[in-house]
Amino acid sequence: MRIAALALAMMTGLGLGDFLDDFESYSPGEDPDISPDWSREPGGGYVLVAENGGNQVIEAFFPDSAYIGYLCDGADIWGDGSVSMDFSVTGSGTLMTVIARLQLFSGEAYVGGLIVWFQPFTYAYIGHVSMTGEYELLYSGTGPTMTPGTWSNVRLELEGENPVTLALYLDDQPAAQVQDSTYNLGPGLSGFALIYDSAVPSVLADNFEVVLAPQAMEAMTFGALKAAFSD
Ligand SMILES: [Ca+2]
Repeated sequence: MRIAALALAMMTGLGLGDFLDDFESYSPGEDPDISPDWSREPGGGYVLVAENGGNQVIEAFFPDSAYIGYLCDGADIWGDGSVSMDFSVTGSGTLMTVIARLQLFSGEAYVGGLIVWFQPFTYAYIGHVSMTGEYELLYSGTGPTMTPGTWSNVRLELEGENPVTLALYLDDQPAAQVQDSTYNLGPGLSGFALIYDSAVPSVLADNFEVVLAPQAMEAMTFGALKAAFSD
């Protein structure tokens, strides 16, 4: 029993790692959903890999939905670390977000990103999404200007539980930090989502990246080892 638990702890430790998808391994026109790394939320739109000046990106398509959501199975379940993505938006009334700590059973998650409300003006926000899909903003404030066709990097960092510290960085500049002790979501899946308000936007995205906090990996592995050896 102990040996099995130890083996599991070691495998879990080895399984933890950073994740990056720069979408270069796909053929243009493919949906990343074909890869085991990604799951597309049913009922929403989709993204397809596209050429963009010698670089492969993903392009959003909203055939009959104002929503697109993808979860990154390749990044697995994690708690402390950061999730980031590059976005390029043409069109007002567009929300782009990274998702973290999505709970498998309740569907709750933390989100962080930008709302282009009237291009080039944006709001930066950190929020919580309920199981019914309602957004509650934990922070919102003026974001950087985002002219059509330019790229912005959105990064959400998460640390701890009770409270959970959430920090938003835009192009590596600190944009917001909040502490949540209301929802206290533990480790979960990560991903990204796009939503638009009225006019269909043109959205490109690239470089979805998860970087785990090294101390979190040590803590989790050490905790698992302790659990393996305790009666
Ligand atoms: Ca790329």
